Amino acid sequence: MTMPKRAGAVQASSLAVLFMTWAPVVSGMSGSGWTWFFKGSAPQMLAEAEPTNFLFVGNPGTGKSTILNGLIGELTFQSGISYGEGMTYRFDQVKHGKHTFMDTPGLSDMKRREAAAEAITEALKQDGRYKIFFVITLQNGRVRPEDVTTMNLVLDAAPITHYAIIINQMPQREFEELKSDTSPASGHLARSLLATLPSDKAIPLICPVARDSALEGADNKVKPLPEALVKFIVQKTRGMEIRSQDVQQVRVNEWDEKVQGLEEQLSSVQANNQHLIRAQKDSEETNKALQTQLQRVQKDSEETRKELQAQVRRAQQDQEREAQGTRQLEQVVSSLEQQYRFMVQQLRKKSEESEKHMLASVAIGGLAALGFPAILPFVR
Ligand SMILES: Nc1nc2c(ncn2[C@@H]2O[C@H](COP(=O)(O)OP(=O)(O)OP(=O)(O)O)[C@@H](O)[C@H]2O)c(=O)[nH]1
Ligand SMILES: [Mg+2]
Repeated sequence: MTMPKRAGAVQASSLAVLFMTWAPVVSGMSGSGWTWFFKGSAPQMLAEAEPTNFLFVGNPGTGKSTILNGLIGELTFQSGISYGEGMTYRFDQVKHGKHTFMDTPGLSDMKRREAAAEAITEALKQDGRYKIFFVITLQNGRVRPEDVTTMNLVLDAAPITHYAIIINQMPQREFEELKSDTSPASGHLARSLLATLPSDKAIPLICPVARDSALEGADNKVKPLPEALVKFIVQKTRGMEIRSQDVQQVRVNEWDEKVQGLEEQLSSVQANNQHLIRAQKDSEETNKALQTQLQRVQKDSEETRKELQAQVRRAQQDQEREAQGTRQLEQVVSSLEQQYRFMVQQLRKKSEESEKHMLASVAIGGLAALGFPAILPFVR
């Protein structure tokens, strides 16, 4: 298998030239002059990053070489299907501009395990600033014991404080579920990884990547990476210095036992997860029932409140009507009183007048009796 360009050979093609084969041509004026990169492209992000050793580790077929080729933008590492053993079988590094890109073979390849361990050890001993990526794939949504075994063995061999995990080639449905931080799938995955990875390192950043049908079964296919993956690799993942004298041999002599131990751990996490999922479901159902009850109580109390308000309104209206009745009654009484007073006055007047008449008649009668008929015409 011949590799096109190897370690130390600075490529004649600069990142600017790479860009031309790699992405739609967009050039423009920047502060410093014409630029070949467009914002968000891999070459532009790489150009802005500190010199770094980008080291990719993972089991055969997970897609390490394909990711590296996509990041660099040209066929640099052999990739493809290789039956029974890994396609990449030795430590492979290529210097591009200021960065070094490192490809390694997977430890789960039984025939070449010792050689693969040597290759990864050698990759870790290159000195300098590293960003370390473990590329894994899931099996029916679950972490594979071989993948966590590889991660544990490599993390044990060097003072790696920060690292990242790329979950590659995910079926679309699993990918969609994993994108949400709150989905049961992402919770389950995080618990599986946290339970089986060393606890003395920084919690790794994880990037799920969807399966790409254009890469299915392809050999040496170069395809630009999704922008989110480039950002994850170049910008988001933290780098760290590793000195060769601090690196120990990656130990694979107890591979099978380690895989078995981690498989058991993963199974127990899986069982706990199922309990958790059931408990979560139960509590969701209880919550829902409580919510329904609460809604019913709220509805009932709302109806009672409305009924009470209607009663108060009715009582107020009755009171109002009563008050109006009283006012009308008072008016009637007062007008009757006026009439009564008027009638009394009239009667009094009349009785006074009739009294006067009577007195006059009596007087006239008297006078007449006394023989004064002459004045009669005047008093009548
Ligand atoms: N469908 C699909 N296939 C992929 C994807 N990534 C890689 N492949 C295919 O998987 C096969 C293996 O990819 P490689 O990049 O060679 O994997 P590797 O991790 O370098 O494997 P080794 O070198 O054997 O350790 C190739 O045929 C790729 O085309 C992906 O996202 N989707
Ligand atoms: Mg490879």
